[in-house]
Amino acid sequence: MTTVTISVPDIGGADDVEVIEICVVPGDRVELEQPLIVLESDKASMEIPSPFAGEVVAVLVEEGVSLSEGDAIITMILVDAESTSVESVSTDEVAELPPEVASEVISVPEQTPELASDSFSLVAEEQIVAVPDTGGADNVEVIEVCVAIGDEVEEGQSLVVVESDKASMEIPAPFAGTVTEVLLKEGDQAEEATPIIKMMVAGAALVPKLSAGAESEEATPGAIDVADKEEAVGERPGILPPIISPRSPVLKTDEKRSIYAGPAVRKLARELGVDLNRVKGSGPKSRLVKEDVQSFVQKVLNGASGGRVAGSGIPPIPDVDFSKFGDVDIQPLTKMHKLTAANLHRSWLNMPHVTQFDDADISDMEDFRQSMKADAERRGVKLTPLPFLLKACAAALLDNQALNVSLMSDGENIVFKKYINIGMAVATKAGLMVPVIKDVDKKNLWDLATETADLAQRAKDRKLRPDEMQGGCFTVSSLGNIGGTGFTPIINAPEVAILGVSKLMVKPMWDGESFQPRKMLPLSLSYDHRAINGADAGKFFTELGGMLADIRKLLL
Ligand code: CAO
Repeated sequence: MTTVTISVPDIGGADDVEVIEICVVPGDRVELEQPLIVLESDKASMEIPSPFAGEVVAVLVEEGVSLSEGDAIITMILVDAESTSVESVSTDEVAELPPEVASEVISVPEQTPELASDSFSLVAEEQIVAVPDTGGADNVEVIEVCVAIGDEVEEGQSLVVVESDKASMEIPAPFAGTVTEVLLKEGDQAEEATPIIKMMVAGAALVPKLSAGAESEEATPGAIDVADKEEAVGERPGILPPIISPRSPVLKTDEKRSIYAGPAVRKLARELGVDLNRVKGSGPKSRLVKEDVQSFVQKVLNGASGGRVAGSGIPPIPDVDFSKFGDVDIQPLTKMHKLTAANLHRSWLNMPHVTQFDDADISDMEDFRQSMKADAERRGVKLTPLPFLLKACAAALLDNQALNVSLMSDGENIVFKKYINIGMAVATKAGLMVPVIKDVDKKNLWDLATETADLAQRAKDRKLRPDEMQGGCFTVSSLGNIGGTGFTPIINAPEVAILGVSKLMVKPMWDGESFQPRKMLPLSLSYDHRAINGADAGKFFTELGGMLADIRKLLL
């Protein structure tokens, strides 16, 4: 009889991960790979599968406790390899194990490679590759499936291309293997941890060799003897299923949980007090998605009121049959268009916007910019007014910390940022995108010209990564190349201010003695009046105009 204590395996470095479900009770007979408990970090929920077949003697944890790698979970008796019978012992018996039996108790993650090589084999195993962290995007749409059943894929090869409200991104294979099933198709909605494909991965799982007599290869076809694969074990210390990384969640096959939901859905359910057992899943394989939880809540509320939920109380704009008045063509909104609309609306409803206007005299700046055109050509960059604007905004933000803030949603705190990252609105065919230029204050005009051109082009080609659209402190929205004398830009929450730039105009300006033709750049600054008071905004705006009027000040 061998009694083992199963501990939490390597869970991608996550500490204090909460137990949200216990899947077994003492006396349960469990199969190899059968889920024992479910843990949930802030990034993913993960099942801890049994590395052995056997009988559960004691469950050493309870729901709600936090665990880290190496913490004991379950005590179990291994199935006798010869007879496949199980000898039962009580929890008390385990506690009172005599020394000679106690020496048989092993903590799985603490095995050395040597012990593993004697006792375990690496086997090929089918695994599900799931959507990784998508940079906070809740729902992404599959716009391309790059693999088919039977394909041999390399680690890093694209599996699918998904599109969020901000970008399209390729999801690479986290390891090499053979595709056995494709679980998503074009047009499907996905979120973090949604399964993409199943693939057979060589050497993915470590299983115990059943007995000296029984060859592991016979017991588990495709097994690779660990003794011959010390390197593989060395590369993946503590190798035990599940293989989950926060950036590439991998779910095991043979899902046996009654609740099939990702961490974001579970979190939402907890926040709303919804029992997920009562919610029907509409995702692939009845997976629960956020919309299921939301519509469950809506139905409950409707049940109480007997009608449509009024929501925010804003009266909806009624639908009109436009075809009564002439020919029409109804087109579906793109996903990006819908999400951009929702974000802008949310920002506009939540933030009391104030917009202030001014013209900056950029005559000297323009003279300088024109004088640098040949130099710019030699460097292969285009020097537009935008890099100057970014540089001036960075300098004004450094001087006016009151604008480099975000309000926390608790309404209690304000975050002062010690870095200057500035987003720039880019109009693309798919919709508005805002790539972020990091550390603008530390970059020179040539760097900024190169980076803005690159980001704008990749935004238009839909090649931006999610991290390239995050972390902004402030946004510049330039319609200067398009036209208009001024506009009221909507703040890109959770930022608190945005600069609108309109088309440069030559205007007659009074110099005290006569009117002079000056190149005037119309600027508009929208700010969140909850976070910024008018005096601070005015000071920032005046300084900004002053720097653009005399760019030598940017050197100070
Ligand atoms: N006034 C007059 N001309 C201007 C100008 C201004 N304010 N700003 C730029 N220009 C000129 C440039 O100098 C360039 O001319 P030259 O080649 O003669 O120098 C020309 O307009 C084209 O510039 P550009 O658009 O290629 O480059 P940019 O750096 O000015 O702007 C980008 C880049 C990405 C911001 C811009 O292409 C863009 O997408 N703007 C739209 C942003 C938007 O949609 N905002 C609204 C958001 S809210 O709905």
